[in-house]
Amino acid sequence: MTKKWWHGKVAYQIYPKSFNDTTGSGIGDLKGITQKLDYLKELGIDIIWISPCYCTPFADQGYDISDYYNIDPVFGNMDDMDELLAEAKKRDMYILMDLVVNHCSDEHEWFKKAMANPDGEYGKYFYIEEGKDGKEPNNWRSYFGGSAWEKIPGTDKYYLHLFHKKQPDLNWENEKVRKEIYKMINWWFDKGLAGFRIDAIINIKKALPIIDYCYTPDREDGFVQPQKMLKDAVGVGEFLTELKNETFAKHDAFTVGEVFDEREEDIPLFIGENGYFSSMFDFNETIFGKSKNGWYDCSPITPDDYKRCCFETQQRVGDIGMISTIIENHDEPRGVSHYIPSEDLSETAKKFLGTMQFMLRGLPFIYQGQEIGMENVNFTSMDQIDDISTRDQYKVAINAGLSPDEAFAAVKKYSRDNSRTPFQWDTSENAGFSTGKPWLMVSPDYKRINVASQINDPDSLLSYYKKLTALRKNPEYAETVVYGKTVPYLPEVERLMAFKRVGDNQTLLVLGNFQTKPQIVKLPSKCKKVVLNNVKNVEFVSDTEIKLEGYQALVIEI
Ligand code: TEU
Repeated sequence: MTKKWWHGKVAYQIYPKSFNDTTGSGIGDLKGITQKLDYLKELGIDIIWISPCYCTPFADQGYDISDYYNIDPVFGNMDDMDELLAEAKKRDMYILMDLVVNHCSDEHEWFKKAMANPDGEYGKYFYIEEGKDGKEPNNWRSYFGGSAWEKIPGTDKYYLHLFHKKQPDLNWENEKVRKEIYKMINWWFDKGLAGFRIDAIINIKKALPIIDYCYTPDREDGFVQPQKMLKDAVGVGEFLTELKNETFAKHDAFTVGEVFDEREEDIPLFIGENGYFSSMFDFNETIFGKSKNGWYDCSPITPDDYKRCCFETQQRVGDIGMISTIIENHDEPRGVSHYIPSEDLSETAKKFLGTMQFMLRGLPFIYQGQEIGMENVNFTSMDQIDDISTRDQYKVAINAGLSPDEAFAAVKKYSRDNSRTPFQWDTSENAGFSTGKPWLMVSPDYKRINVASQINDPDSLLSYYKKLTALRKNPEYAETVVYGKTVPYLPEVERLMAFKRVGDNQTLLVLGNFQTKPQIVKLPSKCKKVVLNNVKNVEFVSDTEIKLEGYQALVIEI
């Protein structure tokens, strides 16, 4: 693998609305991020991805952009952004913005002009089609429920929105649209951005011409989920190659794609030596057990499933490129609640999960709050939920025959709001996030889980995450931790997650006991040195046998 500037870095995702509010508005802001740069630097963060902070009516929390060239006033202004970029630079930190270009907001001027004259120039910026027999042009469903088509008032035409109706899809087939997007991206690079996280990018290529979908409808609404359509859309690679050549490649940028359902043979196209992106997220674990019917029908991921999913990705990606690892993000429940059985959840188990993520090959992304072990939220009613996707899933569950209580219990577990509640800084009111009324409830467990109570405690999860980031930068081990091959060790042993990282002149063995019961593990050879341990002791049974405590995670040199 050719070495790249970002390979050995650690990244952090900020959901700006919920990170740190300096104005008392109840919504986090850019100044709030700048204020916490030292905290992030201390944690060992190099790259910061900020979820969208452009102008937006917030139909989908900023993933609906009405002006790509400005900061939404709730987050501050462009001076705040420039200040953040400058302050990050001073600390050798890199800023990524979120690139949301499959769609824009229906309040973007392009769309307003398109609605004023659907047959005019701006109509061609979107997908606008005649209705069929007084109905939608075809049977595609939107990701957030209902038809993917919305009628344009006063006409028999419809526009396409694969996500919310306030997120009309941009027509990438139109060269003018593509040129506008590239211009905007380069404008941001000139401001000093290091790169982008690229939203929902696979959706930019539609299966054309737009015809009814031959698959059998998968819900009673008679529609077909958009993922099916995407499988038949050929040619996304041409758009992505052009996108890269016109923008990212000119700036030696770091880009990480939100890519779902890629075929194994396409991995080199995405993240190989000349891939469309620098990296892409490993979603293999996050999508495991998720039913196509809806969240009410998901099956929990067991420790052995988790291990298998991680190893599958490591194997599939191999030396092709560098994947990005996550345990959670703003669309997912909290990793510790998702992957650790609830009865086992402890500080040690949380450290265990962090160790696995950080020791697998890949660029680790910490999602805000992961480093202090924020858990899923004990929501008590649908009124506490803001997210549109959760609201849709609630309806789906009710339509499937669940009682309101059952439906709520089901969506509560997977709700995107689990990870979107305000960051827990301390034990003061609103967890120190804001002096005003937070836009989304603060999790009631903030007195137990917060930065202030962990920052000076050498045994805290936060301090442990500092060790994890430091290990990647420790000259003695960095080469192996970043580039070493991943070789599963005793993969058939249940509740043991173990693998080797094999470097040129060094082998590290990662051992994790994925249960509360102790377990004795045979080593392939003698332990030379204990590099990392999430509990106090290491109990050697013999020269080549270790007794692991419940959820003990060890990195040893062999
Ligand atoms: O997500 C794309 C995507 O596929 C998700 O909608 C996913 O299917 C869903 O969150 C599962 O609940 C991106 C963003 O990460 C997400 O926050 C946005 O809502 C979406 O794009 C639209 O921009």
